[in-house]
Amino acid sequence: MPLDRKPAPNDLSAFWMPFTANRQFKTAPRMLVAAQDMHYTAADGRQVLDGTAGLWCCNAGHGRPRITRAISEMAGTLDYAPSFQMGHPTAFELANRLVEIAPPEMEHVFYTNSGSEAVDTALKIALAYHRARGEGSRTRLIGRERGYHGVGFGGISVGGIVSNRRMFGTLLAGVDHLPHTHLPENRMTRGQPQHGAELADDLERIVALHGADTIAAVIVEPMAGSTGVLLPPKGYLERLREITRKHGILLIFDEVITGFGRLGSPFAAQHFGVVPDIMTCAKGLTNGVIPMGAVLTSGAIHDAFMQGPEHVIELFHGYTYSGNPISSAAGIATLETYIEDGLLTRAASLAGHWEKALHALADHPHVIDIRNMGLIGAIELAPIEGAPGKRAFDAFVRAFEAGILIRVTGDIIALSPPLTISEAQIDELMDTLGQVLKAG
Ligand code: PXG
Repeated sequence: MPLDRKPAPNDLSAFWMPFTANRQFKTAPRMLVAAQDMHYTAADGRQVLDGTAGLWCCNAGHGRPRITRAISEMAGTLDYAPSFQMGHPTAFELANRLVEIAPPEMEHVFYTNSGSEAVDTALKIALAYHRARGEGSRTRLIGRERGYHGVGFGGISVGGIVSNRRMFGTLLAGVDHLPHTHLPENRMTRGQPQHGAELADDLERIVALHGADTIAAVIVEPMAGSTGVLLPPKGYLERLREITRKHGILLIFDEVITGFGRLGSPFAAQHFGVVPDIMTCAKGLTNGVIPMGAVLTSGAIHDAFMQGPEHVIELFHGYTYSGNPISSAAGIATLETYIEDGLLTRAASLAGHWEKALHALADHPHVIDIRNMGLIGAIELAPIEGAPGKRAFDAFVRAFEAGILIRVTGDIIALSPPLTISEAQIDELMDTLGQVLKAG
């Protein structure tokens, strides 16, 4: 196209949208043009209540002045600085603050730009850790069915969502999967389900099959978000921790969704009282405002790399934007906002009201299950015969028209509002959703 010919701004064809039915979207686009506190503004000027914190990331709500100010100030002070063999103070400060709110065993922070990169980084650290300790035979990685760990090759290999895997070749070799924890007998449970701790014992079967000395790490979401809010049964994570420890296998918690207060504690590790060896996070790390992810590791893992001549790079891994100044400044401002507003624990005090309002939808048409924990909720609908996913997708479109933003995955509606939501807004969200479900 000649330079003097600008494309029409309303031409939607060039942007190949991620995880989107592009052709369908572009015939009836749903555009957001602004956001403040608990609301988006749609292109037609309507206010839309954010029931999902964007994509599980805007935990402090939208347009928080401290965060936007930190970004603009840093852009004017130090727009970019490399983190390879150079440093800048803000990245170190954020790492210290992250370690402060994490379980005490987590002592070090490796920066990435997203959850997917955090997952691939965590897997690489696990492999290299064993090798650095002279246990290079530990190369297998264990994920879980219905797990979501982003879209890098490592993440989709340990992930357990068939549509995210089947188009992309053979993936990583030497990966095995635990069964998911979603059992029909746990239907309509409030909070952590009773049945299924023994599903963790499947790890013993995998160990017996391959030999513990071939297994590097197990990665799980403490609570599986993307595949529809699958909660860990009581005792399950404890058991997984016990078995991994017994066999010298590292346990990685993917806390990209559960990090930063979603369950009522800073991280799920604290909520469940189970501490992994490595944790990933992203999303809420910067309130979703600017891309950033991180991997937190125990001192033992980090220290295993700190050997050999001091001038040699210990880990051949990193990104151009690892710990970049603007994201780091946003991260610090975000943590300050969370702490000032008590958001890292606010979900705990709202959880009771949330649970009650959510479960009040149990007798609505086509509802077959409701699950909740912290400020997360899921409503599973009976699929329309021959058209899986359609019932929930139609509800999503109707909900947007009715002024609430929800997320759907298959026929499951997932809710995860900003942690700033009021009780009245919880009621508004559930009342509107109730009307939407009744209309279906
Ligand atoms: N791990 C987990 C547990 C996640 O939930 C990622 C890794 C990947 O993060 P990035 O930043 O690379 O996208 C995620 C992302 C949804 C939804 O609607 C969930 C995610 C992303 C987009 C949509 O459930 N989770």
